[in-house]
Amino acid sequence: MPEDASADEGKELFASGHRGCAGCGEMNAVRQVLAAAGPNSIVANATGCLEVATTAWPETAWEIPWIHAAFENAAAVASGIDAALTQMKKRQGVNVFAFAGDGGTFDIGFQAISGMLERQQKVIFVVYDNEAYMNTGIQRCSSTPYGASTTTCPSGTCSIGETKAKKPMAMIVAAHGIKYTATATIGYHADLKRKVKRACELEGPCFLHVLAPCPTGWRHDSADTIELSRLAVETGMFIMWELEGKNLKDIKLSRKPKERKPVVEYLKTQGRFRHLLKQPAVLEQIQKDVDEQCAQFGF
Ligand SMILES: Cc1ncc(C[n+]2csc(CCOP(=O)(O)OP(=O)(O)O)c2C)c(N)n1
Ligand SMILES: [Mg+2]
Repeated sequence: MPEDASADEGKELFASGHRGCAGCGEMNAVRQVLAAAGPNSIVANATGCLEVATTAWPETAWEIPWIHAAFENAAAVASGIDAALTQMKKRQGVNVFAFAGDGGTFDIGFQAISGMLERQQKVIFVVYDNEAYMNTGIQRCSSTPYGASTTTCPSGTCSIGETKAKKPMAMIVAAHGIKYTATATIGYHADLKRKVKRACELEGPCFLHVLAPCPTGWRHDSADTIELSRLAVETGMFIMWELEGKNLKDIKLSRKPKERKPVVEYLKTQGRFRHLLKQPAVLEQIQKDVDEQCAQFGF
């Protein structure tokens, strides 16, 4: 790593030519996060699409130190890096990241994350959330939203698709009383980058939840990835907020839509929700749930 990070300012840290799908939201998320964090960064990456698409031997898209982690333990590997650098007195000025998909965060990585947060380690955990296990074939997980069709909860005559609500992961993380918790989407670049920079400044665990649409799993046009991540916010399906410290009363809304659009505007753009357009009662339920969620944030 360079001694003087400013010498590398503006350098692309996530190379093109990787094998991400056209319009992949998580590739975009990673590029933005690294651009904001700069070259003095180390990434421990849980397996998933990101790893598979960026590290096919003998090539790599990573222009910074990067290490493979198993599906469940990105937070534990990053914890080890934090401890080792501290022990070697080389911790100063280095951003230690754990990157994982929603499966590697909300589900199987949950225990390792909770331990890392509880130990108050100086790790920035970034989850790029595409709302299913995409790498292994679009299986549902606990971040899959109500009503979405996946290969393990397909919609059909007897099923509306996913029947459970999305796990409130960022809220659960915030309840650990860590330095910084924030939610963001790739559609609002400046907001995401500001949040990454804030996390890099703080001395302690930070968590960034980044919504990252997946054209393959969500079945939307690959040109619409950015637009969709904004529509998620404009409809209230995804709320952008941040919290410094442990008092939930200090949560700040990052973006309040001027006029909230109906959720159907968002749902109708994606094949995974299209079956719902013929099910007004389910649409009504989703709108009601979103209204309640937004009311908690005062809009
Ligand atoms: C213990 C274990 N179980 C299952 C797998 C298979 N596996 C690899 S990646 C993956 C899904 C990843 O989903 P997510 O974390 O959401 O990342 P995405 O691919 O969607 O970016 C699964 C099930 C594994 N590698 N290890
Ligand atoms: Mg995923």
